[in-house]
Amino acid sequence: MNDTKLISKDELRALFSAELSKMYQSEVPKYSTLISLTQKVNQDVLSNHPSQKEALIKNNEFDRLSEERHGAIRIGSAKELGILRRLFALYGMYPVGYYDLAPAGIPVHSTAFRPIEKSSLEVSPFRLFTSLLRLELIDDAEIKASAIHLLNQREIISPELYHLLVKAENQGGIFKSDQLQFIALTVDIFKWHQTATVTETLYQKLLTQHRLIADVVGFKGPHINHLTPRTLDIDEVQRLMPDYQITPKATIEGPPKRNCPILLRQTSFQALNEAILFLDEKTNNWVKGTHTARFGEIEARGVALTQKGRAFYDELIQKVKEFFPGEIKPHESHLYNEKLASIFSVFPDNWYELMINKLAWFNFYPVKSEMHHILDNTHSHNLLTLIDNGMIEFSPIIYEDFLPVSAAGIFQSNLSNKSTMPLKAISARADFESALGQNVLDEMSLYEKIQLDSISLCESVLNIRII
Ligand code: OOG
Ligand code: NI
Repeated sequence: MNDTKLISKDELRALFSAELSKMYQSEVPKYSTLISLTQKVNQDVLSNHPSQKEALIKNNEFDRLSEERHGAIRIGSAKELGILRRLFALYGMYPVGYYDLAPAGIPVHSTAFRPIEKSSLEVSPFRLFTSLLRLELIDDAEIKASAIHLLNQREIISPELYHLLVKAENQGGIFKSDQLQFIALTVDIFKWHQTATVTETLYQKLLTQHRLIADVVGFKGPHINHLTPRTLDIDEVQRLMPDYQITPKATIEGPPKRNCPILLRQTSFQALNEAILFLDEKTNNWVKGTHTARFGEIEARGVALTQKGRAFYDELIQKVKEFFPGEIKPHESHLYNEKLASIFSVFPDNWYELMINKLAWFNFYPVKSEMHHILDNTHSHNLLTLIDNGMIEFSPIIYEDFLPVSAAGIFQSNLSNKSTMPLKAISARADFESALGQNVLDEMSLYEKIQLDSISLCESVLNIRII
């Protein structure tokens, strides 16, 4: 085939996400089980709650739901981050947000590569949480030098893929004739390597610095460490996990269960202990070892909060952490959930209140009605009055990003107890952005734009000015 038509980035991303999921299902069968469980629970919710199904359809979320997932990778150098940024741009995935994990004792900083347009999110909202190791935080000079040396030598992108990438950048996208090879080569970057690139001795040294350092530096490439399907009832999936021989972490990260879900709730199962091989430096033979990095996670997404809503959320979650500063044990989960619910009871839990208090972002749309002609277009109309008069309806804009406190909880639950190192780190956003080759996008501006665009659409359909 020599098809020189360009494939749309949205279509390409949907295919990439599906192929990655296929690969991870074959690599980690428990992820497959988690998908089946999530689909079963989602089906039950949809058939038992027809109104929820209607709301999803109305909000253009229904079609994307079964294909919705995020993944996470960890990389080792500025060079790797820069090249992945160029690659993901071809999939319509752009870096949104800066997440500093150092305050939680984890030596990485991160961004999320994701689509940003409303229409693209509706096709495939696939996101990759991408963490860059902060080697400057390793204090052992010898280990730091070995890690830098190994990472400098590593090429995570094959020459074939690099060739396609440059070609695509020059021609403004991927030709249909190149799409399968392009996706296959991209998926290849994130596959699991059973053989470590370091000796067991060095692996152990890296491990003593921090588990994540061994996970990034010890292998040929940035294996995907989890993929996360979206569920409509995370409490139910959490409850059913043991029936499927999956042990979940003790608590669900994020806000409590609510009538009007906000932001993001996540839970995961513990990373697997997997067999790997090290090269023995003396005998030059392969020796058996194990590595713990890959896990499973599920999530439930709710409305995106405004700066004001988010500040309120952060204040409340901080209060919860003051009561439960450390890791929560399974027998404490009940107490934790009660405390979480009671602390969050002050956060309004109906859409109208969230909207009028400007705590969350919404899509506004005109109600189909013969009454439109009664609207006088010689003066501006107040949005709330139009809503109260039934001319305009609204629905939540879904949160597409991540939460640093939750991410830290997910990292830690998968890294054993010795998973934090006291970091005197100052936030290094400028370093991150210089490695990335651009500034990260501000998620609040993206949500605000979606909301404002929806109001503009109301104005043109109703032929009025709205203030
Ligand atoms: C990333 C952990 C964070 C999330 O969903 O918050 C994350 C990692 O373990 O590399 O994926
Ligand atoms: Ni995740």
